[in-house]
Amino acid sequence: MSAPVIMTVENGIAVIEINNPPVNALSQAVRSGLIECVREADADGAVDAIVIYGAGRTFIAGADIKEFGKPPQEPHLPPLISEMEAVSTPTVAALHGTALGGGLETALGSHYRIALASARFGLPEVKLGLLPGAGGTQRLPRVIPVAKAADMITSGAMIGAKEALDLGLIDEIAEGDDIRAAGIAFAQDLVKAGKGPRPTNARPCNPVTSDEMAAIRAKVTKAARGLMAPVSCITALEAAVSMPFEDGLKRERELFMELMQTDQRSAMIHVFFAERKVGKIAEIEGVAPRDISQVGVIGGGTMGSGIATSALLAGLEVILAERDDAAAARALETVGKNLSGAVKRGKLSQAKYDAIMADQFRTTLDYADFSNADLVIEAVFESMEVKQDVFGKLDAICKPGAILASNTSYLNINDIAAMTKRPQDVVGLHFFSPAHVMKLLEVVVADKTAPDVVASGFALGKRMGKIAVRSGVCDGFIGNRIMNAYAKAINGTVLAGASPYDVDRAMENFGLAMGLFSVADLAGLDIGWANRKRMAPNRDPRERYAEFADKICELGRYGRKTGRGFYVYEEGKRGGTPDPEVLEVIAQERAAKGIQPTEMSDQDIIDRYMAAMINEAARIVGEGIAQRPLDVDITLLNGYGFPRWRGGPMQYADTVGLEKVLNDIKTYQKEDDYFWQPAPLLEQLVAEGKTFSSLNG
Ligand code: 3H9
Repeated sequence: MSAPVIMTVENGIAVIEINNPPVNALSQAVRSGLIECVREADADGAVDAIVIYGAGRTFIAGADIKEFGKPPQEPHLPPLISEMEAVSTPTVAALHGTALGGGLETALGSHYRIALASARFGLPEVKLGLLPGAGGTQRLPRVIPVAKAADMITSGAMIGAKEALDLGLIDEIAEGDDIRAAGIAFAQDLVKAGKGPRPTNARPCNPVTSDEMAAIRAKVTKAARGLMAPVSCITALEAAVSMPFEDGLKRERELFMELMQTDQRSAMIHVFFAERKVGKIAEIEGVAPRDISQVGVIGGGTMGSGIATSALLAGLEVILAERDDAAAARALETVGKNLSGAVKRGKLSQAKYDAIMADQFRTTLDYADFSNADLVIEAVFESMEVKQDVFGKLDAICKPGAILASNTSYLNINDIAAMTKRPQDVVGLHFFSPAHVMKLLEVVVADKTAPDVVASGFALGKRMGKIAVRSGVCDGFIGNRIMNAYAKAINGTVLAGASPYDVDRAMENFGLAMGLFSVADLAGLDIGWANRKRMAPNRDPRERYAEFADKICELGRYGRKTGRGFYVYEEGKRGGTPDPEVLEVIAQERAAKGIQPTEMSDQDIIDRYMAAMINEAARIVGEGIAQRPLDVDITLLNGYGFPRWRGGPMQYADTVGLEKVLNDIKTYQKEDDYFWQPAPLLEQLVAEGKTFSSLNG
């Protein structure tokens, strides 16, 4: 293996190349190679300037995240950057690709910065539950305005080269695309102009008033909702503003080390790697996806229109089938509205919008128009008969090799595939509403689905900017099956004593954007009601079925759309207000069932919610519906609002300990022996002293 850092000296310019694919992360070998080269160059009387750049597609994308959680190895990055900054030879960071985290900090420790026009810059540590720990919080506000530094550090968002130049983060945008040559030319100009080192730490912090700083802290704290890293970022910035550089650096280090020890950091790094692993499944390794350029969508309701929007935004040609002209016109309007939303948010240009509506999208009333489609996704009414009828028709019309997909949320894809003579081409593509916004896509693999159809599902997800997760066939697949389980547990919790409002508060404090009952009101209570009715014939008589949700629907309370659900919604008001009528319905059911309500703390509620989620997830992994615990985590994080900083239910279970979860389940089992049956996999892992993460491979 060649050295990850090499130096050449050309006409008085020492050129240090970082070569640690794929993203030039600052591994121990890179750190030691870098500092050795800088020392050697600085000691060399023939070197007038130093250029640091990255080989391959990017400058340094940050510290090596794989090293986190392991014993730290010297040389550490913060003193390395300080030493670089102190050299007497002017140093130029030549940037391309993404200069992120420790990479941008290395650039800030260099004396000058030049970048390609396509380069992007950011301090994304906050997304890993950390703060920039190699001087980023101290140097950045010395270079760009404090408010902008706060924004970059607490959001982790990247900025482009033009903005970086305007802010003063870089000195020049290089012409062309040869960053090495541009760095050398810039360094030669510096030498010619007699410019020496320009250490960032010698500059004062940019001015900011205490009122401005207080406002920044208040805003960040409010948005953080339990997340520690953004608040610590502000504490570090306050140190930059109020302390001498060296003291600020020390404070930053303390805060960084504190965050390193947190479960939040472990959870967010777990998510980083899980998101990259979720698409790596043996079944599709080396399997080429089928070509998809024309997509048929059946059904132009919220779901179908959302799917069509997503496909259009991904550059695909879309034909959407509806039943009659009026429905087709409505679908056209909905897709148009979705796309204008993208224009308003700056995600799509007006010209592109016009081009999509003119050339890429049309509606039809005739499935015969799908004869040339590479993929058809049906998003019709959730009924097996209706879907089987649709697939029978598609089988007769679509060209050989076309992929036939169902967006069903619950129904058995094997039974749908059986209506065709090409079950190998049939797959579930389960989008989440609104489909052009939500990131999750469950790729539901039926018994006979061909590997290249699975690969195509993943490729489509990527093209649409979604995160695809593989699921086997079962009622509800990974996500909705788990949701049904925890919804039942929550209903049991309400009967046992908590109110829906207690539940929502506990869930929101736990980190969800909305509690279960607020979400149900938003989605429409009639949807869950219809599903419960569908399932009623299969219901085991031993199930302790909570009736209050059905009773509330019977009162015509379907949630927000009817102005009443679990909450009452008033015109012009954003949220809902609790309603005594709902509490009365619940009280009556408790009385009828002879249940004496008990006090429930927020923690009691969350313990039950999580135990149900983890138990069902363990069954799902045990049955092979999800191949790995990480698939469950990614599903719940991207489709069900589970807080990212908790890493997903399986990571959460590992954090609190599987034994505690199992003990909780056994305690609740005394109350309801039917629902609270421990999953065999959970019992097995506890017996073996193992964690879910041990199954992630
Ligand atoms: C930090 O810097 C702390 C300091 O402040 C203080 C220290 C004291 N390390 O995403 P991709 C791998 S914290 C190790 O698919 P893309 C990744 O796992 C760090 N590995 O590509 C994947 O591996 P595999 C702050 C890393 O083109 C492969 O590279 N920096 C790292 O879609 C390709 O990644 C960040 O948080 C890393 N830092 O996106 C930046 N980064 O092929 C994190 C990536 O085995 N990285 N890998 O699956 C990113 O945001 C994206 O990877 C990037 C490229 C935008 C760079």
